[in-house]
Amino acid sequence: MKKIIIGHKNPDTDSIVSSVALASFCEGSEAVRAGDLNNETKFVFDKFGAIVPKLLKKAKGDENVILVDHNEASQIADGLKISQVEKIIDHHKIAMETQKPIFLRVEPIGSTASVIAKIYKEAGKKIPGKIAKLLLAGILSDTLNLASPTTTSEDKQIAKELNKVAKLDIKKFVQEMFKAKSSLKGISMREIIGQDYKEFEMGKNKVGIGVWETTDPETVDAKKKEVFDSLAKKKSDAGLDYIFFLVVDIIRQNSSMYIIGEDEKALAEKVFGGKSEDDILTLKNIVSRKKQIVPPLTEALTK
Ligand SMILES: [Mn+2]
Repeated sequence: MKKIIIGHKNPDTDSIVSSVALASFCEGSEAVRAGDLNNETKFVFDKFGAIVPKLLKKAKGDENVILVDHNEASQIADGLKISQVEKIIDHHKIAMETQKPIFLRVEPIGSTASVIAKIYKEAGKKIPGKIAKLLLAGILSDTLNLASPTTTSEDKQIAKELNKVAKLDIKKFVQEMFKAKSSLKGISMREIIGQDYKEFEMGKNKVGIGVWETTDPETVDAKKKEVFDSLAKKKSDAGLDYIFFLVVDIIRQNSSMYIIGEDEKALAEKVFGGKSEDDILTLKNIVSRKKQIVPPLTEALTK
């Protein structure tokens, strides 16, 4: 039977590099992806001349599946069933119920790429140069250059060790990568909310949260009317109880939360404090959906 390794829908750099690196570790497995690459991930694969995993177009339903960088049912590629999952390697909160025992490795660490690097190390297996570069990019992307509150001292140590093999000029590389991350090439304001979009079950509520990490938040702010329109459409199309969109300013380490309705406004102001202005709530020192946005919203909506 075929063994596939796959990251979440609307894949980001961490989820794609983790699938590739783990496939290189696990003989007889193939990395595939659940969606199109974003501009940052394209840049990374171009830069290192790495082969992009194939898009999983039609799952047969009999593959053995390893999930990387996600474990939430709503984030699994279409066509795959939870019963096919034999292993999960991740760094998000556990949100999945399985029908049978599976292998599970989840760590509170900055990236799934960090966990994969640990797997290589524990096995005493040498990391190939290209894989080291990809993993390092995954860590630097997910941790916003080791500055996000999700970053641990272990991530920093792993990044240092990986760079002994990867030999990147980190400062220069991060600059280029963040430029690619912020690039709106080929992305309309209608599509921007879906670039890094995830749905969550919070109590009885279905909540959609999109994130756009950028060095240039003004470019989005200038077109906020279109962003609000597309949020309203997404909310009704997906049958959501709440929808939020965060523009994360990577340089200043703040976020602007876009708020479309009275329900969202009341919830966001209660949970994060402050008053929204022109339907945008400024969140100081908040940059991480998984660590700073999802937990307090879940708590408020589960009570
Ligand atoms: Mn990740």
